[in-house]
Amino acid sequence: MEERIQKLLCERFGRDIDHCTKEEIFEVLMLITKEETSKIQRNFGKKKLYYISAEFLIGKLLSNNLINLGLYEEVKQALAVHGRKLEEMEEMEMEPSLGNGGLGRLAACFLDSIATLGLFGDGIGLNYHFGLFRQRFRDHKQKEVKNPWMRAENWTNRTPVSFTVPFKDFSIQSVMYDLDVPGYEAGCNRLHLFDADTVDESIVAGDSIDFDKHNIQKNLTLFLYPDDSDDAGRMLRIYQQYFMVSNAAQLILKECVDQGYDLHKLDEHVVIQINDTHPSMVIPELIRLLTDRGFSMDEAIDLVSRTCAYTNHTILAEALETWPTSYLEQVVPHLMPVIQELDRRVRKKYTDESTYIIDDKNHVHMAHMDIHYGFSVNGVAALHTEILKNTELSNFYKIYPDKFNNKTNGITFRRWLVSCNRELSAYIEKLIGDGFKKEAKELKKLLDFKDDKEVLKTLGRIKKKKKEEFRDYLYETQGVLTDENSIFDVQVKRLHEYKRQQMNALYAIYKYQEIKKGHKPKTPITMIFGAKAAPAYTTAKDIIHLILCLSQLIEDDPEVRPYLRVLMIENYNVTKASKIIPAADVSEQISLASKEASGTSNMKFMLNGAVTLGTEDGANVEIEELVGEDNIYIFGKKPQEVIDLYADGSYSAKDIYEKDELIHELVDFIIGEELTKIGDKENLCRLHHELVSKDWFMTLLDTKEYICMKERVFQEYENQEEWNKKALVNIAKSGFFSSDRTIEQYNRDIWHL
Ligand code: GL7
Repeated sequence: MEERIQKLLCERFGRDIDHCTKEEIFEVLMLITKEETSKIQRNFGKKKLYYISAEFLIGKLLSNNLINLGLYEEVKQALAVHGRKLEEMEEMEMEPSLGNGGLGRLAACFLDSIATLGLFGDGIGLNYHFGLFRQRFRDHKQKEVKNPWMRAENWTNRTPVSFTVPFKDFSIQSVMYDLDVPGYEAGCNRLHLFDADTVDESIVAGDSIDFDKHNIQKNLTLFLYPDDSDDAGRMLRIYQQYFMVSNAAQLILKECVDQGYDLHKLDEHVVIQINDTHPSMVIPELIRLLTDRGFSMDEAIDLVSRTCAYTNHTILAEALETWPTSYLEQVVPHLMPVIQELDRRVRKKYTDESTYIIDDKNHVHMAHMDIHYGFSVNGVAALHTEILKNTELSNFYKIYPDKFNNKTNGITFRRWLVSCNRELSAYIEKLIGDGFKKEAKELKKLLDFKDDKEVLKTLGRIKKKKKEEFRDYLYETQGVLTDENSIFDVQVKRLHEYKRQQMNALYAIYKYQEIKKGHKPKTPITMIFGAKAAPAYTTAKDIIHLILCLSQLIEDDPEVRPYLRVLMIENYNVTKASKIIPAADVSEQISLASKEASGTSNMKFMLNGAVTLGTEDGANVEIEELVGEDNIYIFGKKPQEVIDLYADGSYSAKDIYEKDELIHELVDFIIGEELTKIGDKENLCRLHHELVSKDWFMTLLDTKEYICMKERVFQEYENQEEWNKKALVNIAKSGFFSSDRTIEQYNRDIWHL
């Protein structure tokens, strides 16, 4: 390996390893990894899965691909001979910016597991040049800047595959870029990312995320989720979605024809997983393409319905996409006759208007199309699927009880343990062997060491080491110094009111005031946040402002600072997740019960020995079933209570605010002198008003119980042996959340590859 690295460095840069920069070495390692991947046997079969998704949050690839190829140690040693560290080269890699949150990261974990299980399946998405914005903090506020992550030398390869994608007034020629996805000690699949040569990065002004929304040829694949607060922005999203699925549909038919398959048996050779509603137009597009090839409408609809399966990732109404027919007419008029035909057939068969595809306001409901014309509908955690069946999609469940099924999310342990926490992984291997990397349930064997004091101590030492590493990382990247001897209490996820970062901020206010009164915690507490807010989501941005102001207030206060810190990680992404999750003691999963479909960071924290403080929501419910109530902290109103509160409209934040002295005080602190002299009064008042008069996600409902439970968590942390035992049980029981298990279930129940 050493020779090979040297040879390539000399060829490309004319220097040997001792004289090359980290960037140069990284580039050569990437090339070697790509070459090794290209040698692996491709997965193959007579039926193929196409996983279509607007997001693939794949994260950095070097170390993960080396691990999957079994080359990590070899490369590490080859570099070590020259006193160079693989970790330093990893830092040179740019994180691809192709996703937003859990939904995109899930798609990436799935690709890893599909390849690892030897299943024949590729991903299809878009090659966003600037992806999701990069977050900067200025004046205690979020500022969005563009995120140019692509380099001349990339993980992706340009292919000769190209399709013509027709829009109303013009068409765009696509280019397909491919990224190899090697499984763990197994075969290989691909992620196909479509792009267009006409796209022009120079139309984005400077560092900003502003560009001409009307120039589709030039802007089509610049950004993931471009601002949709105006018509042009919404239209651009339709252009993007159609571009993605038209390419997908054309690729699928081409691959079938190339294989010599009979398209009349499409469903025997192809299964399409529609990841949320962004790819839903693949249904009418495939029907259109088949009828163009002479298929009758009846047969085309029947075939496509037996080929497509839909995953629902949220019950938030705002996220269940609907598009006005007038928009679709302007972008893809050729799809409208098909969509109208699909709607006509639904109307003919069913009387329940709430299930129609086109409603009386002429909006097309993408999820309705998926449910009527797909053969499977799945939720992403047990509770979520039950809510879909009984509440959110109950009218559909009545019609199609057999289509509904649950597939509880999972994560790949190769990235979220083996790669991001090599120390813990190595120690587990020492205790129970390395079988857990392929058979995650083997982690259960750790329970044998539950009462082994040495083992518990070692777990504590590893956690401490990861905290030190995070301390150094945060200092290098943000100039903030943390105390590794404090409790790391972590909430990292997209910023949204339903996730209730604002409730966590109210706790910070509570604790600040307690310390001011002289009630100091035994062990200092470091509250760590990481979150991006959608650029047009005002309340979310105001919450970030509150957190950053609190952070400043405490930093400036020598009385409080030794006992409490509030830190916010700038530009939270996969790379930063892989540093903070192994260092966490407490995992904050405090969404309003019934609103978080699953959550997946909860699984990553558990796997790394953090203990969950959470509500009865999403996959928290399944975590609790596995670890038992002694090893998790659950608080707050139950899902059904919350659903009932929404149904009868009886929740009133104002009532709580007016009647409860403590809550009143905490909420008013937001507009008090301490914070308004640091922050922006307008933003803080707006947030205060939002909390007191609306509080749509019922923050104040659970705040007191949350504070009590969190106090208990910190108290129990003091008994380190007991705490480490909880950590051990969490790790041991996390095997269920391997995405290998999830994918096995998708394949067994839906894909049948
Ligand atoms: C999400 C859910 O909010 C999250 O709970 C879930 O874990 C994830 C993957 O299934 O999907 N839905 C969604 O729209 N985003 C999510 O992360 C962005």
